[in-house]
Amino acid sequence: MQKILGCEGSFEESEIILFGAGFDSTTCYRPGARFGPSALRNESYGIESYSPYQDKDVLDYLICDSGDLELPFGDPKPALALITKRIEKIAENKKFPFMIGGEHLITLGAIKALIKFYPDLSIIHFDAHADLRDEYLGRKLSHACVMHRCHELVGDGKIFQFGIRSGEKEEFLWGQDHVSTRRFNFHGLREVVAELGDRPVYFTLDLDILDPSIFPGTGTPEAGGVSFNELRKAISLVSKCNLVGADMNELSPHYDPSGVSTIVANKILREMLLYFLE
Ligand SMILES: [Mn+2]
Repeated sequence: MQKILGCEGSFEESEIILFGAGFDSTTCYRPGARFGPSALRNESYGIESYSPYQDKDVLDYLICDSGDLELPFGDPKPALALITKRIEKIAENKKFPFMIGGEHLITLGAIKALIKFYPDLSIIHFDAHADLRDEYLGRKLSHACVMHRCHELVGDGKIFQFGIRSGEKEEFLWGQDHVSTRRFNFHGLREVVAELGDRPVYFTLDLDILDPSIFPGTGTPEAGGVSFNELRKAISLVSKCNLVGADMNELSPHYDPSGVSTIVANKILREMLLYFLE
C-alpha cells in the first residue's frame, strides 16, 4: 500500500496514527466521500513533504499510515462500531488517532471512543454546516446530525463551532443553549483556545468550510467559505490546544474533475500533521 504523504512509520514507533474511514452512506446530497482516503493516498506523491510555512518536513517525523478500515456500507451502526474500536486501540497505546473520511458521521465513532479516556472532552468543529439536527429524514445517525449526537456524549458548553454558514433556523436556535457557534469565519478562536487551556480537545475538520472556488470536491458545497490561508492559520491556533485526536472529512474527489480539491486536502493534511507535531 502506498503511504499517505510518505508516512512510513510503524504503529509502535509513531506518535500519530493515521487511518482512513471511507464511509458515506448517510450523505444527504452527493455521495462519494468514501473515495476520499484512497484519492489522498494516490495523489499524495505530488505534494512536497516540506512545508515552507513551518520550515518542517513530514519525512523528518515518524507518522504511521495504518491504512483504511473496511467498513460495511448502508448501515452506519456497525461502521461506527469499527471506527470506535480502532480509535480505542490507538488511544490505549497512548498515541494520537487521526482519521481521514469519509463523511462527517464518522466523527461520532471517534468521540464514542475518546469520551471513555477523556470524560472532560471538548470538540473544536470547523465546518460550513452546523450539523446540529436532531434527526434528518427520520434518521438520527446522519452526517447532518453528527454534532447533535456528539453533544449527547460531551454535554453542554463543550462544542465550539467555527465557519458555520448553513443550517436550518431550528438548529441555530437549539445550538444557542448547548454549543458555541461562530458563523462564517474564525473570529473568537484565539479566545476559545485560551479558555480551553490544558483540557482535552478533539478537532474535527469538515473540509467544506473552505470556499467551493478552491474546494469544489465535496458532497454539500456552500458558497462564502474561508480561504486556504485562513484555514491554515486557524489550524495553527487549534494546535496550541491539548489535542487528543483529530479527523479531516468530506473530501469527495470525483466532484472535482480538475483534481485540485484532493491536492488542497493533502496540503491541509500536511500542515495539520506538522502543526500537531510541534
Ligand atoms: Mn459540512
